[in-house]
Amino acid sequence: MKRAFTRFSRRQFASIVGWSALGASMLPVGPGLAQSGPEIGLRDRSARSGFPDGFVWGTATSSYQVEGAVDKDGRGPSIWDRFAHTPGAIADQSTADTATDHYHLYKEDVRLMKSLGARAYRFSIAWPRVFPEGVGSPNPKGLDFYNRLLDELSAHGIAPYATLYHWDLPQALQDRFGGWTSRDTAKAFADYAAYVAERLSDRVKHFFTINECARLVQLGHGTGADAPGLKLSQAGLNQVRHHVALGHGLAVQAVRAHGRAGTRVGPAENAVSCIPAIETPANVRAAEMATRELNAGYLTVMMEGKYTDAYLTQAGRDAPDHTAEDLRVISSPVDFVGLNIYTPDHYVVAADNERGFALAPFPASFPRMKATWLRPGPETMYWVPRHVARLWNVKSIYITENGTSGSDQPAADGTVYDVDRIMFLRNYLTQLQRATAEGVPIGGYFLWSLMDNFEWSDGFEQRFGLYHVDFETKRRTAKLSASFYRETIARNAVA
Ligand code: PNW
Repeated sequence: MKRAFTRFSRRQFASIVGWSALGASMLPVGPGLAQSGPEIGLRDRSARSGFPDGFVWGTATSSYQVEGAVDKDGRGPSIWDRFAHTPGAIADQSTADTATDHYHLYKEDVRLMKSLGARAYRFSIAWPRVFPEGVGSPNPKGLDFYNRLLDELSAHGIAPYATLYHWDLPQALQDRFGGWTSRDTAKAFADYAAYVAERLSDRVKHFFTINECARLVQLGHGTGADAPGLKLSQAGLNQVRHHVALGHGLAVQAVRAHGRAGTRVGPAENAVSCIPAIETPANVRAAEMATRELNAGYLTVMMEGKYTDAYLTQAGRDAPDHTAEDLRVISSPVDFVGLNIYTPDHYVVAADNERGFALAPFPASFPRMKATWLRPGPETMYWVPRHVARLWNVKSIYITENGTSGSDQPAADGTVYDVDRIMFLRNYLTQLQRATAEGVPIGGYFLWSLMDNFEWSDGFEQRFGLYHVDFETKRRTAKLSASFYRETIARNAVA
């Protein structure tokens, strides 16, 4: 064990706690502050805060949020290009036409990853680069960008983890089939997944199917806050949810059929997170039941191959049309479950009702990060993977996203002292460490995000990066949190 014990002299200790001006005689010397110095602090910290050997540390981005170059080398338009160019859709009227220009600056970005000591990178492939029309003729120049990126990652010893769909649907499929309102889109997704797996699985060993089904369903087709900006009826929304789940299952099968032996595939879900309000066995059980019910149209159907009774009863006549074969496809066995973990959605208590649980309302005083939806709840990082592992006997989990936005203003010396992000990460990683120490099978963690990027309908107003991006010049500058993450990776322990 690395011995990181630091013994403070009395004067150092006094100056650290701000007492030096009081004079030594006024120091409250008691049993805890013996002359020899208390053995507090760092001695056993690495033992308590360490992660398993081989734990995968990485960062994450997605294609539309970073690439830019939306009309380069034959890329077709996506529903997000159309949406971002719709007046009023994006908070700051921005688009991701150039974003961070990662398409051209990817070599620099791989160097940034390398400088963190990260050994993995989660990125997404833009479907409309590969198939500009969604189906039909592939565009080899589009795929070539990912070939260049993969070669650069490989040259720097960084393992690629590729997401097949992070919301940038080819606009042609929206126009032709109505996008995810049609099962034809799920089938087109499988064909695209097969094509990519065939060509990239020599280097990509881990594929994620769809990023956060819930957000693309609810915000894209329910509230209309995300592309394609639809506001469907409950029945329509339930049908979209079914098609998205079907697309996931078909893509799992396509990657299996067309990837090299050993290619691994699974979802990247932002599960509705259910936290026991107080850690008692009854509340823990209630939080597990809530996790299963509140993710019925997503992880639960993927893992169990059926919609729960409560889901179908609640949907009533609005339940999605589906076949037994659909359910079999949706629940095709996966190799791992990816989890994007941000915020506690519900604090749960056991209840003597039909469901067996009750959801506590959030008090107005609950804290929030800069993004108002992001209530900090570090224990989410412990409970969600634990629930998923226990409910469905999942043997391999990746944390596919975690992070926060911040105001991130450079100080007079030019440094972004994002101590709010560091506070957030330290607390979440401490809970992640608890999970791994207790045997929850988590193999890696991808911090969202490598760099500031286009935050969907919030435009460039929410910065999630470890690297600050000047969106005018595209210049990247490390924030203080980049040093925190580098230190954590180097120690394989929470810094
Ligand atoms: C994720 N919530 O979105 C997405 O996968 C990323 O593309 C995005 O940039 C990142 O998280 C930060 O927002 C989420 O309301 C959006 O709980 C909203 C929620 C969670 C994730």
